[in-house]
Amino acid sequence: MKVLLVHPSCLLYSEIYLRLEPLGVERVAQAVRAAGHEVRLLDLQVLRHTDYVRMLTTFQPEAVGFSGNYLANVPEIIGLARTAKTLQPQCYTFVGGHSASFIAQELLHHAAGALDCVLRGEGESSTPQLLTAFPDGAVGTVPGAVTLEGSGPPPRLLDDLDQHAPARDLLAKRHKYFIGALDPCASIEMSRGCPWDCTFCSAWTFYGRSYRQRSPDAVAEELARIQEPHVFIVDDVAFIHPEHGMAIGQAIERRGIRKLYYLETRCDVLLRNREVFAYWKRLGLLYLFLGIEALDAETLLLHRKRVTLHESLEALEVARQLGLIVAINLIADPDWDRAQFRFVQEWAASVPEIVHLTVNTPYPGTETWHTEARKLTTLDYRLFDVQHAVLPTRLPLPEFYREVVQTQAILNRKHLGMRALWGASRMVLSHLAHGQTNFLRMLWKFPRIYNAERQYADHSREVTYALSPPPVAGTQALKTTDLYVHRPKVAQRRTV
Ligand code: B12
Ligand code: SF4
Repeated sequence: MKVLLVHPSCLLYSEIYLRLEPLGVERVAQAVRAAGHEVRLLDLQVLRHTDYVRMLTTFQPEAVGFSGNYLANVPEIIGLARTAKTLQPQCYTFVGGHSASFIAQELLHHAAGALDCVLRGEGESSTPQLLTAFPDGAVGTVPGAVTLEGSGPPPRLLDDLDQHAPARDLLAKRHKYFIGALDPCASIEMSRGCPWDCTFCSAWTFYGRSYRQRSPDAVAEELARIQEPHVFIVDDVAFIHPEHGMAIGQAIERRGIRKLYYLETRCDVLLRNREVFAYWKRLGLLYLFLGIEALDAETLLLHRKRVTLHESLEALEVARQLGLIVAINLIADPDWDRAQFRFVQEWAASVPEIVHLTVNTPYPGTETWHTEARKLTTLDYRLFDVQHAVLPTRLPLPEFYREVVQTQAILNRKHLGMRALWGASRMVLSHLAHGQTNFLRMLWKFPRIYNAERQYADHSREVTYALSPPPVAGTQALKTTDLYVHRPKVAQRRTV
């Protein structure tokens, strides 16, 4: 069967800092190809909708699948599915991925027939099953399948993460993927899931709070086949188990692989396993992303981060001693007043790290979606990108955005623009010598893309598809396990 898989466009503000290969849909593509289908893969982060239309008419796929990891991409995905049904009326359309899994029925209702199925959970084994089942009208037997008619059995976790190496060869324009100065940059997965349970995050609810690891040799083998000199590690929390991190490192060293790496982890994991990070520094680890999230104990408790501010500051010190470049995330709450913005600006200016602000956003699949007592001020999917305020702001909305943009601009002054160009001049020259311009372009994009008026104006766009509001806070006795997409064999139970 001819199958087209599609990743939607970049979200507006993320393209300033990065554009990364869509690893999840590449793995699904490989599984579909291994099942004997002819597969094409389009990434609209680097291609245009006109390329998609051309592919529909020339390739004439019998099935089109969309990657729905991000809630803000929902309207775009529905539009793409409608186009597929118009140009290829017989084709079967489906969507999978993180966000789609949490809002399956709602998505099908919005699409009103343009989407035939939502495939919840991990897509590697269920997608080939769906492609076999739909021509026989047997979609109801596929784990994770949801249609307007009903649902199949619950989605199942993969037995072996080492199967289905990403189909990197199917992507055009790989030189377009980068993160900061790591240009060009590939991605890799070493483990999947997260054992923590932060209230604002849906990474753990998707995988039922499970955590699985790939074999060190399989990771190193895959890495050896990657052409790019830089690699982004997509794990939610890298090196939770020190022996796993060490074993992967040794497998890399044995093969003589030399690359530069960017990874995300937690401050307590860095403190506990600093020898692993020190070893990886020698192997080429350059950037660490740490979600500190808040600078006060009360908010950290609300986020259930389970790391104190003292530990976070200690972790920053360890990272500095190791010579790692650290990017920190802080969550800006719509309730912040001017004084709170000033406090964050001063703190961020006082540390050498790159500080990044995201706006507190309850998402379907998170605990805060059910417990956040403030009423959402918008149900426009496109604004759920952690850059817009979807909860009531204490400051007038235009002023809130001015504060966010001004804070981010102050924080970026250290890392973007002329000064950054000067600091990174050797790297930039080397990128240019290799024809890589993503990083250089990024240095100048900030004022054009990050703009308070533009963010405010985004709220007045016409809304075609409105998100269903969350249940009224406190009216539902909810178990954490009710939030899970995948239910692990031994579920951990706790009442929200
Ligand atoms: C790596 C990552 C990124 C990369 C994305 C690279 C890319 N182009 O895909 C970067 C750093 C760019 C990124 C950015 C953002 N991210 Co992000 N990201 C992740 C992370 C940590 C891992 C995703 C990943 O690659 N996993 C490994 C691959 C193998 O799995 P996967 O992509 O989930 O794919 C599997 C399934 O989802 C499914 N699947 C996927 N596609 C398809 C398609 C079909 C047809 C089918 C059937 C199945 C299927 O099958 C795949 C294989 O099992 C997740 C958290 C998580 N653990 O999922 C957050 C996560 C997805 N991100 C999140 C957010 C909020 C963002 C940002 C908006 C904000 C931010 N964090 O800065 C931006 C915006 C991105 C954009 N579109 O522009 C949220 C999503 C919230 C939501 N409901 O929308 C998550 C869940 C994190 C969280 N804390 O809750 N992110
Ligand atoms: S924020 Fe990080 S540590 Fe917390 S649950 Fe999500 S992935 Fe895990």
